[in-house]
Amino acid sequence: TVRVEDDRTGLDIETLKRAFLDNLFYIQGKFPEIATQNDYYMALAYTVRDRLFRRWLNTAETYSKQGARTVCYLSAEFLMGPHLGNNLINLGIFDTVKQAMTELGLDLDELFEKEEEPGLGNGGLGRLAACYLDSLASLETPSIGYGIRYEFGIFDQDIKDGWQVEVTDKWLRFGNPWEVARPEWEVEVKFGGHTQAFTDEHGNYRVLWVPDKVVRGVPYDTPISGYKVNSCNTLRLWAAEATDSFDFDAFNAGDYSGAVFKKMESETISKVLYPNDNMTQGKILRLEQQFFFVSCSLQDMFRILKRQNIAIERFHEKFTIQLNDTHPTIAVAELMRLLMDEYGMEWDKAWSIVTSTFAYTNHTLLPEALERWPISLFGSMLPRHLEIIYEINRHFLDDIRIKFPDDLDRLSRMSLIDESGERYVRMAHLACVGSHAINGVAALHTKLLKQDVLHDFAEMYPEKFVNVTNGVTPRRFVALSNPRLTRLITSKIGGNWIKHLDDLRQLEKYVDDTGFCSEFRTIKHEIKQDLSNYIKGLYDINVDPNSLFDIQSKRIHEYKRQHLNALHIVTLYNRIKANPDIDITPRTFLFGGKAAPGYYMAKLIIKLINSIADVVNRDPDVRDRLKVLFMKDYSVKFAQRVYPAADLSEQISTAGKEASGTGNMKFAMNGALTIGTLDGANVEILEEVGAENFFLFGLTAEEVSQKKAAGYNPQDFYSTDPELKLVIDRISSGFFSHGDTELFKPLIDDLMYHDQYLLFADYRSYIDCQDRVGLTYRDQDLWTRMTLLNTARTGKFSSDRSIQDYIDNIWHTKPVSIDLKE
Ligand code: 26W
Repeated sequence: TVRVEDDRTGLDIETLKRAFLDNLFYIQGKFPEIATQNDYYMALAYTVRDRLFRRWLNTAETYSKQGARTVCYLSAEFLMGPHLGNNLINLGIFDTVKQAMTELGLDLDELFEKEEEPGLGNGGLGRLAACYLDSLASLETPSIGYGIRYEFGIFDQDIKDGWQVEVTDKWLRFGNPWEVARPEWEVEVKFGGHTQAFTDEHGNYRVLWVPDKVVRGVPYDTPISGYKVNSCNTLRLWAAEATDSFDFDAFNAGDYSGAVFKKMESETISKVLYPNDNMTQGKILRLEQQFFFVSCSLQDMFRILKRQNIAIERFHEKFTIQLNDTHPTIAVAELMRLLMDEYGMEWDKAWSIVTSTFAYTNHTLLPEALERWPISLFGSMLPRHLEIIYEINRHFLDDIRIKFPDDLDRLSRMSLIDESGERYVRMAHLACVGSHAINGVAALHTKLLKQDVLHDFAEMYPEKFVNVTNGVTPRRFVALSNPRLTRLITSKIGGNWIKHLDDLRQLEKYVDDTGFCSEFRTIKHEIKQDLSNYIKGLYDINVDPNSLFDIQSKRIHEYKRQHLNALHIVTLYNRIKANPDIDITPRTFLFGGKAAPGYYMAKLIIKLINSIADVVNRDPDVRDRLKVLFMKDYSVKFAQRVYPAADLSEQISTAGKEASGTGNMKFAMNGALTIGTLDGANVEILEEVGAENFFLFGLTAEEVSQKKAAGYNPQDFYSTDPELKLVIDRISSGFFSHGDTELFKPLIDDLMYHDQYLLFADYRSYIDCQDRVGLTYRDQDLWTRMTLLNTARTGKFSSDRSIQDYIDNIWHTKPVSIDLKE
């Protein structure tokens, strides 16, 4: 039976308006006359959510009936960004809803502004997970995203006196219309205590884990719509709550406040996202978070198996689990424990299921990001898991001995336990041993993984290694964020490209079409004008949309070299000071990104950029030819304004350090040119767009290692490049710090005496390349041609392609199409 569309499902303007007013009345409890913008936003969010429910429930039911093979994407972070606009795009009702709102006297863009985005991630890794959920649903792939429902996501960033100040992110303050709590599917997670061996009724050796703490995990589900398909998957995030039994003991003992305190303590597990990107801290709470969401998710999978009547022995046929970096890697031991201790399976069988189930994605080569847990900490929190890891290690070391006899060094290098000093569990090693596939996130990154960080593992298990180059969703990052460009492209080649991004190649035939190129350029100018207006409103700074918009937005990190960009700004400034009439291309330098709160150098880089901005922006000699702005509180919402407005995308990491980068792809798709090193996915972007449409500079990864091996001395560059010397001396002299010569000393000294990330070695090449950028920009026809070719040739970087790679090479799932019948 096909139902007639009703007020909860209808997609025509009149129905949408009626449904919206109905939700305003019955959910927000407001008449239009007294409703706030937030009430309107909420009413619209519920109206859109209503339209997802039929899709969502039918999807779940279809998967369940078919027992479909399912991807479980385990990630400590999901940086989803605002849901409303994305769902409008995916449902194909953006224009209708905009019209409906207009007819009610409302502005859809203002309502978008009201959405508090769930900032449940730090940067690249979390945003990648979000793009992958979009593509999984769009490719009709059964999948569940599992993670943590942090009560506080990534902090809000304020800037005071040029310094970063962190403010707590109370994202749930006004309620979250996109989630549905499912308390009926809660699970219990054990911590601490000890283990007891015993013999069961069949005479088998078994182990009982007696915990000293039990915490409840409550799932909150968010629908994940696919683009123009009926599939609607689930993001399931776990919130920690105290168990009743847990309170009960203390309560009986008359210790009411003690009971309440313990309750609060349990709930801290999902309180806050750790704001470190690429840096481990070894905090107990962090390991608790990891185990908490992993155990909840695996127990949830067992519940699903049971409901679908699938035998435990077929776990790996029903589920394929992707580990998003090592953060969820404790899952390898937890699945072993569940299979053996809870379901009585013997070791070999359990191990074969485990290794058939897991696959591991590595996202970084930085040594300080590799997770290791001190044995003592690990053993007291997860005593049973430590036993299991020792046993996995025993089998593993035996395998190494067979393959590489008499190689003691290799054994200690590869062991799951680091015994070089204090003993640690090495999570990346556990992930490699427990998975059947290991992937890097760009071709160069995978190559370097095999060569360096995981070299021993690549020798041991060459068949496990694969590359899957990252991608980004063109729905959010082109169709939603850049409606003007979307309309122009669609008017020429139709709308299929939003699903099949390779179709953008058809734009190549317009490179010599002056009409099209001028439209392409006009659009960029209009978007830059919009951003200028927005910036004027926020910062009261005038930014000229005719200037070259040179943008670097990403987490602040020394390896990403925001300070190299700063050195370029000072170089241009010095040239102006030396010759005020010099002919230079006017530029606007925009920065965005957060620094980890405990990362002093990163925070000092923010201060440096703001200090340079203060001087450059007000110096009359500059005559507005240079503008520098650090845009505070960079977020997905803000990123969506930034990518479309960029002329130049700064991707200037030290070669070999940036695993992939994904912002680089978003900029290029929106017609920005890249200035970049041969690092991460830059290599592949250059390959796709052509070297003539890319500004390449700097040492290669190989040259970087060679330079370091040969004993790199940054002062060689300081003393031989007068322009570099002038820049450094100017900063050291206190010129940008009201005469204070101490302020930037730590940064300058680090560059002069260490310069781990080779800024000085790359300086000249960068500056010369920037000079070419400036000159090229003056030839607007050439520039437009280059940008058009960037957009046309970035089809490879759709996350649809990435997900298809995972499906073909790792997951081996089949699409399941959903129909909308009741
Ligand atoms: C445990 C501390 C910690 C926290 C986060 C260590 C490592 C991380 C992430 C893996 C850091 C991260 O986000 N890496 C980025 O992942 C992106 C998606 O693959 C890549 O595009 C970026 O190059 C990489 O820096």
